[in-house]
Amino acid sequence: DIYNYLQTTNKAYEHWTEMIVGGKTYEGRLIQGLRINTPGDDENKPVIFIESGIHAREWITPATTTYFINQLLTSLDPNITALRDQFDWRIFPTVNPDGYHYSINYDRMWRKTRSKSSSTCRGADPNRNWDYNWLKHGASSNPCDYQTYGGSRPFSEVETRTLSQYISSIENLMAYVAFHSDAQMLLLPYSDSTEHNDNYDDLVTIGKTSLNYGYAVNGAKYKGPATAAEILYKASGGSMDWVRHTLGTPIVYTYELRGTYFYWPPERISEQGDEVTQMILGLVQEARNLGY
Ligand code: 0X9
Ligand code: ZN
Repeated sequence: DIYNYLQTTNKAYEHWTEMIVGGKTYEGRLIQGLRINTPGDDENKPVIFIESGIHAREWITPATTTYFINQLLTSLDPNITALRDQFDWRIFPTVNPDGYHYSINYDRMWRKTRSKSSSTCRGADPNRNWDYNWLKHGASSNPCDYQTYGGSRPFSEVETRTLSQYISSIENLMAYVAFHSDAQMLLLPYSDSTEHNDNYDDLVTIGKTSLNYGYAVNGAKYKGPATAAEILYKASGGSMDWVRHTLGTPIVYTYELRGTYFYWPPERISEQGDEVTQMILGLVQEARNLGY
């Protein structure tokens, strides 16, 4: 359904959009996304990358991301049309489609990929498998761990390996945003250390504005912005830390969206979606203010 939506949308807006492939999966699916890059004077716009659905059971994240795509393409609000036109968007609603399919059809709480991790167990946590400080904190080396098995080696999972290659190939990557649920927090790098990176103060300022914009929609309070190590737990091998450390991307965040045990009522997807749309708007406006 998600990929059908992307393809239908791409056909309807093909003067603005392009189907993109961020990588492939263990079961042979493609990691499909949509690029939104409206024609204009600026040939070389800064890129904003949106990663969502890396954890299979966090269903609100692909729902929110597809909602956000729809907002970017259909909203007549001048703030949103400007948001659309100023950037080259690379948006991936579900970067772990094997896991998502398994969670939908067989095991609601499935989180990992679906690779064969031992003779009896399946999957690695795709947010513990990236090649930076791999397995250092908050990850399991047991292939049967249901939650946080880091994989047999960094980038053992074809999803993280191929996606990392795609991300590396992007020139002019200004911001990388990952969506998770449901801790209701805004996290910034690094996830496995309480040390503050060199533009920490800017990331806090930008993050606060982002949360204020979101708060104005429904009055939902998110914790943060802060490092995961400070307000959640230490965890190494996540995409956010790898992007920040390896590529030096200036603006990197993980949004933990809302929900309870990964449940969020379908009739409230638009509420979460409007909140996130405003959060991204706030992020971009404050980043621009600060000269990014
Ligand atoms: O543990 C995670 O990967 C994320 N929390 S979740 O409950 N959605 O699983 C937090 C991600 C923070 N960033 C990294 N640990 N890299
Ligand atoms: Zn998650």
